[in-house]
Amino acid sequence: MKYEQLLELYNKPLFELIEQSRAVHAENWPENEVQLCTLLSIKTGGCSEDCSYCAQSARHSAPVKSESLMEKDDIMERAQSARDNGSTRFCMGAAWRGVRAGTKRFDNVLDIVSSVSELGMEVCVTLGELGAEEAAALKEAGVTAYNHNIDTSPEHYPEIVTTHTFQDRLNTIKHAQDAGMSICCGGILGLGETYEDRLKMIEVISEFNPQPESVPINSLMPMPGTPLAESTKVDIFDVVRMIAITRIAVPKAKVRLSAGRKLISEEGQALCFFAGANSIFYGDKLLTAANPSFQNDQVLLKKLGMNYQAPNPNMAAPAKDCTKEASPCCN
Ligand code: SAM
Ligand code: DTB
Ligand code: SF4
Repeated sequence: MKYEQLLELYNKPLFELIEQSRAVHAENWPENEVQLCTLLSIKTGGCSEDCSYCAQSARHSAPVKSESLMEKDDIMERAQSARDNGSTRFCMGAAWRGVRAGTKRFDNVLDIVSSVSELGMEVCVTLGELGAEEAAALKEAGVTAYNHNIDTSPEHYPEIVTTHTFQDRLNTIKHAQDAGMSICCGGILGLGETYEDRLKMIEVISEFNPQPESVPINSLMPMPGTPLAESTKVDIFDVVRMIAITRIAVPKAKVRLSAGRKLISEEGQALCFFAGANSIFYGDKLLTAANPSFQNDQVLLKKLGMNYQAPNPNMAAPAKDCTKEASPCCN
């Protein structure tokens, strides 16, 4: 969806916007379900990159210890308990700039993915930059979806990250798509961006061909020791508005209400679900930041009468729309 159309949506009164997003949601997701996803940081801290929101960058002074890749047995235990707790997607994150084929650590990751993929959940990984070879190997090992966020608009990106470029992110997304993985691509609200930046971010995401299978909308968790530690909280109505716009712009995607739920009231979260969010990270820790507890989420979803989505580990990646040109920025 182009910027002008997104701007038109943005300028609507909130309830009118939500009426429209509800209609799109009901047409594409009639089941009143929410997907539960569990995140695990399999390699924490010590990252070479300077993403100014991130507690895992070695360039900031966040109190996060740098650890090596977790042992496979420990990861399997966490994956099994995520499945036992009702999660249908297991998402493993690593604080790396990227991975390279032929390295020991990449071989270890492939081995981990292939074992986790036998548990019957969707397997998502977020490992940073990928080339074509790495993407093909991950797909072959059993990855369902690759998470790689663009985080903000192309214009605002250099204010937030200087050690890699927006184009680097697009190249990785293209490699993952070409390898046949689904794409999970979203961003963060609260990085000092304008509403124009937010709409430009959604423009890029919605113009991917194929569109992403999931779009995480994170609200900044201000992490001590990072350059954005003192940022002000994102207004809940801005979050709701962006969820509604994302639902309309990427109708078939799971719109994941991601980081920041710990800072949002139950009423605020309910409004996000009403506006079109249908997936959450479930469990009291994200990668390093806090998240609501299992118990609180179970109570909230019960109060809202929402059902849990079934796993779909063999889901095919969204098909390319051949009537539409690929996004110019990803060719
Ligand atoms: N290193 C890989 C990368 O950058 O793609 C994977 C891990 S990285 C932590 C995954 C995503 O988490 C980031 O792209 C960003 O969108 C999100 N994230 C990281 N720190 C955050 C924070 N403090 N608040 C909200 N979202 C955050
Ligand atoms: C995404 O968009 N959000 C998740 C997941 N993809 C990997 C990560 C949120 C991280 C929040 C900050 C932290 O836990 O350190
Ligand atoms: Fe590293 Fe990813 Fe954090 Fe950036 S967001 S510092 S690449 S772990």
